Amino acid sequence: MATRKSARKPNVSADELKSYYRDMLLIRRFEEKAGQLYGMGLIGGFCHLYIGQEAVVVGLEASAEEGDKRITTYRDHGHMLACGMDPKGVMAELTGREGGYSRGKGGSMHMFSKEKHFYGGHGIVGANVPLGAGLAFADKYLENNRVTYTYFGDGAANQGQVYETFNMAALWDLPVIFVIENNQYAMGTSQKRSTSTPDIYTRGEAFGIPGEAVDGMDVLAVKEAGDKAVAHCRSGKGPYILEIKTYRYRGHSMSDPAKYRTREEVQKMREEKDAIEHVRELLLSGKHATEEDLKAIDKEIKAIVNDAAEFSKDSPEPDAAELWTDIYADVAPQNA
Ligand SMILES: Cc1ncc(C[n+]2csc(CCOP(=O)(O)OP(=O)(O)O)c2C)c(N)n1
Ligand SMILES: [Mg+2]
Repeated sequence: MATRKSARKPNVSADELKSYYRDMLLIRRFEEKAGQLYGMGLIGGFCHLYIGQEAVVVGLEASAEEGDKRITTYRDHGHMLACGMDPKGVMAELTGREGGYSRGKGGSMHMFSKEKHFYGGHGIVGANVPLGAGLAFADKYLENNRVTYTYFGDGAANQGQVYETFNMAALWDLPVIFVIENNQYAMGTSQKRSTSTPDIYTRGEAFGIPGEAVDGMDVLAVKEAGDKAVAHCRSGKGPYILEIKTYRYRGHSMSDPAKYRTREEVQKMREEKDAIEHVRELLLSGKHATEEDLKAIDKEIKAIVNDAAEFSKDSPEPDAAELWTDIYADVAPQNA
């Protein structure tokens, strides 16, 4: 592993740094396990892994307060784990079991937690952006001083509804952070081929929304930017845009021909920019942790992920009667 010299000194405590390491590692190992279960046929349908992007959500969650909300796209497992949802419930939803967050009926892209203020999990590109502004509208109306983190991708950023949302969010000074996770690709289309202006964060200018670009492979930079954005929103100044430059190591979803980028490109990012390795180096070089401390964290994470995988296999499939719950229509089951 090539060493990366951090441009910044950690401005957080050793315990915080360790918790970022732990939380990013949990996401990475969870996603690796999900990939394995998919390969074994235990997970079906769509499944989009977050490997490589861990620092984005962990850095931003570190800037959130109890009661703040989050809403994201289909690449959502990391967001759920980072806001404290139970890995067992997430994994069991992936395997379509009763113990899953949507009782096995939602799968990878459709999970929610009222308790953790996690509003999904959305499969339609761009569609969660107006919903995020809606959540922020409710908070503003209720005057509860909460902020909503609305995550979407570089591809989604080219959708018309994003700009309708920017307009209204700015007009009404809504407390929403628009988080653009720019991983440089929208399925197999690179940003260079799809996007007229590469600095997406500047697109708020037309609406009077401030924004900035952030190194998404540096969890400390993300946390710092998150703190600034949250302070802006909480003080009543309206929305803020964070364009977080990141990279996904795996394919778009579990089926991806991977012809749109070279192996060398992916390898280079992994070797030179990996966010988990970065924090590992900071912990060791700053003598905030020993190799043994980190091994103990690795072991703890491995056990959590293995337990989640076991639970996701042992939990029963939902009863057929579940088909008639959580639906809008009030109809009785039909006898065949
Ligand atoms: C409205 C709509 N159009 C197309 C799709 C198919 N689709 C799914 S993901 C995706 C790419 C989105 O890329 P990006 O916003 O960069 O997010 P990323 O997958 O990189 O996280 C597309 C086109 C969709 N789900 N919804
Ligand atoms: Mg993308």
